[in-house]
Amino acid sequence: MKITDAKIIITCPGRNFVTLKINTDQGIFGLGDATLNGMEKPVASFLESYCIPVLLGKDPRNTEDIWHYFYRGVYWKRGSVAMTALSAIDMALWDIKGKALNTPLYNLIGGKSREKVMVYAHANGRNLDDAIIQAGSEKEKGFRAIRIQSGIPGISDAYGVPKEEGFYEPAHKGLPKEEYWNTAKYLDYIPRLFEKAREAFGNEVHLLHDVHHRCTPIEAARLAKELEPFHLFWLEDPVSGELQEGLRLIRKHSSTPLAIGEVFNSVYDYTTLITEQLIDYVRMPLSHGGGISHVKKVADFAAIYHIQTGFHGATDLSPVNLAASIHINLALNNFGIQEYMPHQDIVNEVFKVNYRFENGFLTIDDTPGIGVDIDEEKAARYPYIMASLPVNRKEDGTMFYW
Ligand code: KDG
Ligand code: MG
Repeated sequence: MKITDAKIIITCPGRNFVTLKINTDQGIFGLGDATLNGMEKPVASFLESYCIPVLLGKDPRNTEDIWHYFYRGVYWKRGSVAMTALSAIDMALWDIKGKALNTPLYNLIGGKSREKVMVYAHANGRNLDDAIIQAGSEKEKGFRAIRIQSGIPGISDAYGVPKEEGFYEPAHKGLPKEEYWNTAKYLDYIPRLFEKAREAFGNEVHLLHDVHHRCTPIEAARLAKELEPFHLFWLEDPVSGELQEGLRLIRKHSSTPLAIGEVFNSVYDYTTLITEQLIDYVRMPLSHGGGISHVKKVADFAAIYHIQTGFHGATDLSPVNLAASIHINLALNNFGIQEYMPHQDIVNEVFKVNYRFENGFLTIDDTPGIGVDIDEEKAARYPYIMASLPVNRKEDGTMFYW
């Protein structure tokens, strides 16, 4: 079997998605998600100008060798743009492998360890009371786990919390918007939010919260400690993960479970975190973390240290990534939870999906490969619109972390 050609499909049904389509001499094609929010064009350009010409003529079944070609083989390795491109290649090759062998992806990576995948919803409130209302409405939809975020009095833009009702979309049209942040106000507010949430919902639902890397290790330790009585399922990205050792400080002070990794792109971002058991959940997604070949290895490595998975699954990752994530979640023994924000209906006009939400869980059918298709004619009706994630400053203007 040989790769004969490949192309990039960029579409914007409400938001931008980049899809890699790899064709073979046997009429089988594979799809991979190459979307990197706000940096869609650099990934597409890297795929077009370097990766696709290199792929032509290769046997698509050699997923392991092709992965290492683009990781070990290249001189300039890693980074979000290159790893998103490699993720899309790997995903598309596994899609081809499944189709060629006439079996769904989960059968190629261990078969089913479960029939359905527990997911968590998003509740974003303008303030504490609104956040509780939003969480209640997610609970009504059947979700058993809910991530709660809230606007903070005195902070004009709380990242990811829309000012109006509507879809979660942290990217804004055009160049990056500058947002301002005050950690002291945030740290005072959040424990009250979760106190209220437990009053409202008892222990019936799992509660999660995302710090979006906004704390120093000692601030995060205080937050994790103050949240202990409310038994969170996890506290996500409490600090920037660049300094893995920073997590030791949080761990020393609190038993609140920790999840990290949505901006990671290699196992080498995780080695200290995993081997020292400094976290409880790995979040690096298939579409940014090297695809199925690499994320499966990270998950297996984590399993040895009693660490589970909770893969990133915001709406800026395409339905191809979500479907592939469901496959790996079905297969892994150490699956924990999957993030799930439903895509807008218009997205599901372009992508034909094979998964279904019911009662707090996602299931997927047994279509060979990943099982998602793209309608290229419909995709072409929604041309790319530039959008960027915001940058973050402290109130005095100092540039601050993601
Ligand atoms: O593009 C950025 C989003 O994917 C991110 O804001 C979502 O933090 C996020 C999450 O946990 O889903
Ligand atoms: Mg996050």
